[in-house]
Amino acid sequence: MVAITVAILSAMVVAIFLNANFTPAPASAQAEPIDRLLRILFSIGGVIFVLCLVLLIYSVIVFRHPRDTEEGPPLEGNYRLELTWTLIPLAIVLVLAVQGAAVLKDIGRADPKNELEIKVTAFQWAWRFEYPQYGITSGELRLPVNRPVLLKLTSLDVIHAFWVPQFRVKQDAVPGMEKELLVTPTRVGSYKAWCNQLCGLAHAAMQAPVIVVEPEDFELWVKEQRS
Ligand SMILES: [Cu+2]
Repeated sequence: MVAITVAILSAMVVAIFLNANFTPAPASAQAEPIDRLLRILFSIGGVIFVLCLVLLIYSVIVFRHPRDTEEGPPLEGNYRLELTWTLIPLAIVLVLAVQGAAVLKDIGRADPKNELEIKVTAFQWAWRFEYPQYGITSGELRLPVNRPVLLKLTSLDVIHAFWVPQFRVKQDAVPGMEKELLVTPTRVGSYKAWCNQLCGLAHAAMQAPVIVVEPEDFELWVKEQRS
C-alpha cells in the first residue's frame, strides 16, 4: 500500500517537474543546461518529499495509540538501515556534483574573441551600462542576439545583484570589486534586469530594460547613440 502510493505520487511529481514550465521562457544559451539541472533537482527533491510525507501520514494513522504517552524503547545498531541512509544520499550528492560541474562548464566561456564587453555599474537605485568597445553609456542594456556578452559588474555604494530571469544567470555587484558574468542572449525581445540583493528603500524599483535585437538593429542603435 505504502510502496504503491509512494510510487504513484513520485511518478506524478517527477512528470510535473520534468515537463511543466515553472520558470519564465528561456532566452539565453545558459538557460538550457541550468533548467535541465533545476528539473533534476526538483524531481529528486519531490521524490524524497513524497516518501517522507506518505510514511509520516501512514505512521500517524496506523501506529496511533490514543492513551500511550510513554517514550518508545531506544533502538540502535541497525547496520543495514544506517548503510542505506548513508549510501543513497551520498550517491545522489555525487551524481548532482558531476551534473553541476558539467553545467558550469556548459555555461562558461565559448567564444572570447567575439565577446561584447559591457561595464555594468549598480548604485542606489539604478543601473548604468557602458560599452567600452563602442564608447557608449546607456541606461538600458541593449544586446545583439546570439553574441556572447561579458558583463563586468561593480557597485558605487552597497551590494546589488544583476539578474534577468529569462537569462537565468545572476551575479553580485560589489563595491570595489569587478565581478564577471557571461551570457549569450538567444531570443529577440524585451526583458528586465532586476536587482536581486536587498539594497535599501527603492530596491524593488531598481530595474533596467534589457532589449535583445538583431545584430543589424544593434549596429543602428550604436550609430544613433554615438551621433
Ligand atoms: Cu540594488
